[in-house]
Amino acid sequence: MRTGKEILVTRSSMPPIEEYIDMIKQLWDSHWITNMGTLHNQLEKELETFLGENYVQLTVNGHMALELAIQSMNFAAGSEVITTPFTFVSTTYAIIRNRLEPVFCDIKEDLTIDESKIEDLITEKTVAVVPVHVYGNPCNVEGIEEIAKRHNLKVIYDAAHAFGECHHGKGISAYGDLSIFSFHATKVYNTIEGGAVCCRNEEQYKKLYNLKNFGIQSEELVTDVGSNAKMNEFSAAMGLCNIKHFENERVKRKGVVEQYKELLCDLGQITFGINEDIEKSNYAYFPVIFETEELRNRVYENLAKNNIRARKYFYPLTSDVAYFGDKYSSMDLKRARYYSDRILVLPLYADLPSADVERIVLIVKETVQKY
Ligand code: T4K
Repeated sequence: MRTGKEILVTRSSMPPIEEYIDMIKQLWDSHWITNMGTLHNQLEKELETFLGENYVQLTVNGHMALELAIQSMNFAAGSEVITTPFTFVSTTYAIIRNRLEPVFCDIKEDLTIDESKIEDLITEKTVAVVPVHVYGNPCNVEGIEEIAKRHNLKVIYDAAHAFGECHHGKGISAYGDLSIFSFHATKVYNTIEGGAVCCRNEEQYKKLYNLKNFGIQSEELVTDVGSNAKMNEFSAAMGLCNIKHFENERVKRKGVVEQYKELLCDLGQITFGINEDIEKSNYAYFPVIFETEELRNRVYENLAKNNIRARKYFYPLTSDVAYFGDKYSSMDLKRARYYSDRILVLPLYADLPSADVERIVLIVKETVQKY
């Protein structure tokens, strides 16, 4: 029997309803509700200011941001892309849906791609690296850049989890040839569904604009096989409201994370999966690594019995999902498999009450101590 009120792994941040209604009222006057409307364009400008980016191309979701970012590079079909399997399936699928071959690289203790293993995976077919700032843990961006330069590879960061973070004196999206964010409802900053590609120059921005709008340049000129990946006005309105509350959300999440850390720090058999050295974190996730897979699963089940929905992000590895069968099973992904078997993401959102954190921690502690 499940007990207690339900606590989900996260809960969308939403602005006061009056703010949203105020923002969308104008849409009833204009009747312009998608296809690069006023709010879409305003949000692009506001995010460029917020992120310190020259060009932000908004998209319908983070997946399409990544898929189109890769497409914009015009890689030949069948080329190889080195990437991490410790991520959401979107990262891997964005590569495959571009008719490219993912080559999986193992990860480090901080759960990001192990840059020291990238060079061994490079072949004459390799064209790019797609690393992920997983849970907002920054990759070794300098190390990756150096390898990419040496081998003439493009770097496209999946920064889906890392909105609003700073690393080594720059915004996280300043790294790589392109970086993408997800603004999904489950993210620290959401536009209901949404995403963005952070571009380095106007040429990239225009190319992505074209790709997200069917490749249409003008009424009679179509120059690319694009997609429909435009952000609509209701999403842009949510984004314009939520950006005003982002710093406050960050502070509240920080409080929750600190409470978890304080209550769990003396418990053996677990470590935290978050990088403690992030210059400016967004406190997107609170992943915990257990000593064994069995213990992780017990904690997951005991929480579920109490109506608390922790999640095994990211199990299985994307290289091991059923669709691939055992295609990648012989790849050397020891560390990625180790962490994927032991990871559990605990509930985290800005308004998670302190009493709920205490209850979650109590169940984790009891399970670990009985093990
Ligand atoms: N790259 C990476 C590394 C990613 O992690 C993701 C997405 C992407 C790319 C692609 O970005 P998007 O195309 O999604 O923008 C969730 C999210 O749907 C997905 O965005 C996210 N990563 C992934 C890690 O998690 P699910 O299937 O686990 O979500 P779901 O529906 O189980 O929701 C989790 C919890 O969130 C719910 O229990 C309650 C809360 N929630 C959910 C929704 C839908 C809300 O509070 N409000 C909501 O509207 O995938």
